[in-house]
Amino acid sequence: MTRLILAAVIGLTTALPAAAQFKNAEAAIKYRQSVMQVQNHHLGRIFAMVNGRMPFDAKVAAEDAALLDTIDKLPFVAFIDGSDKGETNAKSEIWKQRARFDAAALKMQEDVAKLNAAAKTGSLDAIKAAAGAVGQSCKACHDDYQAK
Ligand code: ASC
Repeated sequence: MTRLILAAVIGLTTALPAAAQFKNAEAAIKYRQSVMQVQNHHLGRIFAMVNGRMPFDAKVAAEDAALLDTIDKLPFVAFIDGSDKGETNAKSEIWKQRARFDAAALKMQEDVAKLNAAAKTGSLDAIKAAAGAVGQSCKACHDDYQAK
């Protein structure tokens, strides 16, 4: 009997939608802002190396790119319904143009995957080109969907 209940509870929790992992809209907003901050840190370091503001270290760049290639999936589960209201710069267009927003997210993730591949080669020139593309895809989405 206990086992049956346990199985039912596990079944229920795994079937819950992604939104259920957030207590409320405020928690979802905080979560995505935290991920954005971490992404900014790691991409910022790659940009600093590419722009000569920091000495190039291929190992550090590869670690940053690999991290970005994982965490860039995280923010998007946190744009839950109702989280366009509150302490957020996310524009309501995100929820009105969800397919377009998702396509922009996918484009960024593809560009980050290319940056990760470039960083694995250790070539600063390859990293420079790939990081430029990532910067463009970040900016394009922020221009459309992030309030200034
Ligand atoms: C970052 C960051 C962005 C993008 C953008 C690229 O590190 O926080 O919003 O890169 O500046 O153009």
